Amino acid sequence: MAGTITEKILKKHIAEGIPKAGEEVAIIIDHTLTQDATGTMAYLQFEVIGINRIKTELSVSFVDHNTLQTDFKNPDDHRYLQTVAAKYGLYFSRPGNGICHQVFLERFACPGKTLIGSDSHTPTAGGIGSFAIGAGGLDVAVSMAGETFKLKYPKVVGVKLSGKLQEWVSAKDVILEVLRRINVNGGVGKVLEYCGDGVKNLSVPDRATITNMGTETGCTTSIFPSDEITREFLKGQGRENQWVEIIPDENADYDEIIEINLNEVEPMVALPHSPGNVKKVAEIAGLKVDQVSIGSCTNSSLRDLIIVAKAIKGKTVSENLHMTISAGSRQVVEHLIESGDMKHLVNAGARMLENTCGPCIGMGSAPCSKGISVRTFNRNFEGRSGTKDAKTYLVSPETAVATAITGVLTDPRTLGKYPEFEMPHKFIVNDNMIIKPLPLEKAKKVQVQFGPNIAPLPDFFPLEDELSGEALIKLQDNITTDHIMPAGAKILPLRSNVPEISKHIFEAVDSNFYERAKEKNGGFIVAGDNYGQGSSREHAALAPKYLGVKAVIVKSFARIHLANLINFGIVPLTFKNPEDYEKIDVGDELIITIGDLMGKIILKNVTKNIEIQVTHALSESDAEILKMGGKLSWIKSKIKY
Ligand code: MIC
Ligand code: SF4
Repeated sequence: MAGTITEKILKKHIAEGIPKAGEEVAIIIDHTLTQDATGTMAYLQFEVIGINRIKTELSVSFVDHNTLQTDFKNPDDHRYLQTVAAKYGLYFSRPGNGICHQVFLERFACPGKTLIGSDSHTPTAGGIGSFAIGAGGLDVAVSMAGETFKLKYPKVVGVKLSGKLQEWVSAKDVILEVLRRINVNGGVGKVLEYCGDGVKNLSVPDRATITNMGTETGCTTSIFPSDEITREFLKGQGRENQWVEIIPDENADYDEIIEINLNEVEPMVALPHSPGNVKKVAEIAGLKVDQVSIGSCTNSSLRDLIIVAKAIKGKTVSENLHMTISAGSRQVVEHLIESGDMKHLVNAGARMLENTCGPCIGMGSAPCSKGISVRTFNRNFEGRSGTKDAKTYLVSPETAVATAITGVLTDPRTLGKYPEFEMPHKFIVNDNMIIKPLPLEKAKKVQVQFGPNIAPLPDFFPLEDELSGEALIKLQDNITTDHIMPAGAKILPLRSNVPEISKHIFEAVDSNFYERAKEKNGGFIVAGDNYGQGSSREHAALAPKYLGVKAVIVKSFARIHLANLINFGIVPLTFKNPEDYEKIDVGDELIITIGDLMGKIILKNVTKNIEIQVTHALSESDAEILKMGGKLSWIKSKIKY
């Protein structure tokens, strides 16, 4: 059978299981990454596992999310992360060095390696040919302890690219086109593998924009071949020795094919409040805009900011709006300074922010009330910007800069002559903000430093055979983890404090949930399709667990959230007949007999006196983990110290 890239990489990493779509396989993890908002929890869990050094080839801890330091909490967490990295043998990318995915791509990612990261956009490294998967922090902790990572062997979709992008059209428009076609759940259970002649016309950062935002399709990951273009990129980063060629066999056997002719792609935009709500910019051009934000792990590479700088050179940001720019890394900033492009951005009146996630996660720069924000980011969920009634539109850097100049949503092709620019062949490499792992003897002496906001992990107990309680909440389709556990400047600093962060659960959709869950001593969550899409934050499972939620009953789950529920001992059930969703109302008393989870599961709606058929897709090891009360108890019972 002719091999895809996915097959080739997984074949070398499978430790257990059969490589057949839908079957569970355990893969060896070479690299891991964490960021600060999920990292604190991941390392608290790693410390509970109790080994004295990471067992992966390479693990990197980044600080890029919680950088607004309005009090002691975030800086205390940064100090905790730095001391943990020193103690356990990790690289530490200091605050100010850049966004985890951009820096990882520049300085660490290698073709052919497996990577898991406690951030849903970890597939950014797929742009260089790494098999990179987003996961919950506990899964990353377990991988650092040397355990394999389990996943359902994916179907492989060949996204066949032909032709070349037109001027003013870029990689973001390609991924928006993919989202227009397959929407926010079209990638579930699949890898989007890019192939075809058009691939050679995309640079590594272009490819990384596409694999980054592939996450929004719900896919397991996205990946590009590792070819001569990859080699050139690695050479430019002084890492040519890490290049290996990974290309699909001719006539590789894809489960599905999506064909995209790059010549025909137009500037695209995702409308509020879903990255899958895509139209052509030309269809809604003229919309009055209050804010333009350029950056995020999707569009903050040197190429993206050079095009913005060249397009805005000599002009001023429209009076209608304000414009923020966050570069992806210090390397990008150093180049912008050296080439003089930084001057054009500053001259034009752009507000230059830190090289962090910033506005993407509501860490400052929220739009005004009912504001229209045009962003080069990857998510436009309701309230995510920090302003509940703001509306976010997702676009390419070209469309964003055109909009910043005119003050209304603008098709960049109307700007006229496309700026000329050349990318450097050698990047400015300066790793002085990356602290290297300490040798074991020195590491042993490091004292991990905790701030007062870091709370110990709650205890998790084995599951009983029968679960009972009330349906506490009933939700629609496509509920995101931002709905379940909001982010933003006020709540993010509580990521290392489960009791405190739990007070904010479902805040945006049901302001009484916390009190109700407390009063009822836990219960059940009921929802529609694609429950838990978006961020990998395990707090969206940890907080419900802490409040006594025993099971979540939905029409279907998003991948990472499903894994997080299992990891924290919440039973993830699906309706056998989706229409039975109508048979449970908030306040109904439910009894669910789960037994050992491998037999028939009976859900009794006591209030309505009916039985509802529910099922799950749990493997035997998932069931074992759940019955033990979660993955932490399971790993502790398994590891040989
Ligand atoms: C996001 O983009 O939503 C985040 C913030 O990067 C999350 C991680 C988190 O919630 O900390 C993600 O994408 O996984
Ligand atoms: Fe940061 Fe936004 Fe990327 Fe998440 S999507 S890692 S918040 S830049």
